[in-house]
Amino acid sequence: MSQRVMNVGLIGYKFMGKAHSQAWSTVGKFFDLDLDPVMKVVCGRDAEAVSQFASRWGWESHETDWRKVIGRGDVDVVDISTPGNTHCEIAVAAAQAGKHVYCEKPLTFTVDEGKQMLAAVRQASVKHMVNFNYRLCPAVSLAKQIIESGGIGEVRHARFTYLQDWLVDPAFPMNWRLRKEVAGSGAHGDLGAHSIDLARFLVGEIGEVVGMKKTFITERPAEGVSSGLSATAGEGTEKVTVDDCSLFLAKFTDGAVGTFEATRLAPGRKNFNRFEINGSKGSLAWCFEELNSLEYFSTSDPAAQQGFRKIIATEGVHPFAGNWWPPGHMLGYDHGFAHAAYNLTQSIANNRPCVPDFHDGVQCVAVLEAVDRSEEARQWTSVEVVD
Ligand code: SOE
Repeated sequence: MSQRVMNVGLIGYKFMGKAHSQAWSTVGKFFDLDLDPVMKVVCGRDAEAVSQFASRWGWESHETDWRKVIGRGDVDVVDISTPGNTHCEIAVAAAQAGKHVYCEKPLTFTVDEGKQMLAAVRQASVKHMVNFNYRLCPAVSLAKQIIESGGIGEVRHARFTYLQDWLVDPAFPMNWRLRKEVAGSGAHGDLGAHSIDLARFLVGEIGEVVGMKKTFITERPAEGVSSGLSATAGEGTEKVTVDDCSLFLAKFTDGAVGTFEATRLAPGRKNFNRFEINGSKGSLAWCFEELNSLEYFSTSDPAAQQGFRKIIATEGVHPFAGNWWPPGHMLGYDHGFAHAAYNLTQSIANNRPCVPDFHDGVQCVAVLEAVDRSEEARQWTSVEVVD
């Protein structure tokens, strides 16, 4: 283990803060790292709660003002795990203070804000990474390898669905994910951003889109206390200001066509983040609800044996998998976050670009924004190409 350390300052300690804390505390135990991540400081607005969080999760100290984290000389990386409305301000300030910046998705709400973030990290020459954890599931990384090696030929169809059901009950109270000013959008940015990232990762750039969004449940019980994806009701009701679902068609710049559907109102679908990609020589399908396996059909198989094969991507030959448990001992949601922590640490240690970086984050926002514009214009709309 290297003696060089990388001090992390985490902003936010709820659902994503826990996922990131878990990753920072585990990554160095399973992966050989060229820098040792140190859980230096965690920040949250409630002093009592963040202090308890710090001792429970192993953070050395805590702060209640993110500016203090950024001002600290003993912080190398600022890890932003707060709701989207805070990302731009924190990321720009962190970069200007010379910190490397790691940020949750969606990177921000508008391409303009995203460009400000990108300009700040480029100007400061700091490393920058956006967290798209699903591309780091071993089975998804394997899909990428298969596509790149020509295993399904030329991609023609790309089908992405991201379905959840935690908002299906109209009695489910308001929380920040249902407020436009805090979350930016609903299923569109929360779930659609993941699908768009997977599409860009696996298939390529999206050139044009046409789509729509809809809110079925326009008013909900007011918020009492909420945490993660649960909430209790307070007094009265509140207007929902984001979409429940978004749907769009896409033309990829290399000729493939795609469909995208995101909703948090699909009863029975818990975290049904699925894709199916059909090429000229085969198909690939994956769903997070069975995240360890990848379905692969190849027209090169002998005719009598053709059919979808299910690859359990937990062997040493599979991306990331060999660092964890013996073959067949399944990985879960948290492992993707550890893989992101590994990638970020190694990029900083070896002065290599991070993947996915803020440019990927902004290009994803450009697709989300183009869908919004297409809905307003009721027509096919070009996706802005971000420099
Ligand atoms: C809630 O819909 C949520 O936690 C998203 O915010 C995450 O990005 C997604 O990975 C799981 O669902």
